[in-house]
Amino acid sequence: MIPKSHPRYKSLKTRKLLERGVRDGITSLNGLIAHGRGEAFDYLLGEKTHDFARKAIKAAAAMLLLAKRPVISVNGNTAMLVPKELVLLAKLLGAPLEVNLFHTSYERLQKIKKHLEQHGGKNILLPSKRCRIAHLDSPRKYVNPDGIFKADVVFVPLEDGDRAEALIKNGKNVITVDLNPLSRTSQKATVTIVDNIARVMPLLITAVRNLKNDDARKVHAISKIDNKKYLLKALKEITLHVK
Ligand code: PTJ
Repeated sequence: MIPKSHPRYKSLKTRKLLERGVRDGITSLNGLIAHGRGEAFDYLLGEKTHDFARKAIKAAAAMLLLAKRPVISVNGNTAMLVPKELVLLAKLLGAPLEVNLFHTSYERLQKIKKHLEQHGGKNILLPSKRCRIAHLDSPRKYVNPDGIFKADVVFVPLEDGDRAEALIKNGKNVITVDLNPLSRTSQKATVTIVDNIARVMPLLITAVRNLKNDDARKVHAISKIDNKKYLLKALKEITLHVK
């Protein structure tokens, strides 16, 4: 039991959540390593949402709303960290949730699907061995024919670089959430939100709600997308913490 007075209460609770994810067969062991890397960057960013992330969130909301076939990709970390929020975002956008794993297995795919359903998710898509995207050799090349395969915009938080690049080469716009502004995913994505997924999801949901019925603001937000600028600002923020 972690005492609420502990200065790192939130962070320790999150670690416990992912520990449970591993025990329940949802998060991969590699997911813990990925989380540790994320935590280090979050620490350097002062564990708060910066202006560059808010701008990227607005752009991401507009892009998802203007997409013809948006899809939300879920892995073993995001399934544990933000299941309710992913389900709500999917509902607001009328977009499917598709489980797509790096360290994949039939059991993990099924467990994550069930976990999302327990949080209200409906018609969760899984990859099919008969459908693949080009330019990728890892198991993540397998996708659902009615989901990522046909998508024009894919939301892929906490992604590995290879797939982000492959999705772009397959003609899709890619929105990611990654605390590391130097990761290949961050560099390759169309829009990178450099912030913690736990802070991003509620803000993204609010942005989608705010922009939903305002076409002019959606188009304006898209016209302002400058991913390189978001990343440079994030890097600058990190170096500001070095005294
Ligand atoms: O469940 P699977 O098998 O699909 O595997 C998922 C992971 C995340 C393990 C897999 O995609 C992977 O290995 O990813 P990477 O290449 O380690 O990249 C994950 C990125 O997410 C890193 O750049 C981390 O800094 C970042 N990250 C980790 N935790 C968070 C985060 N970004 C935002 N919020 C976080 N909480």
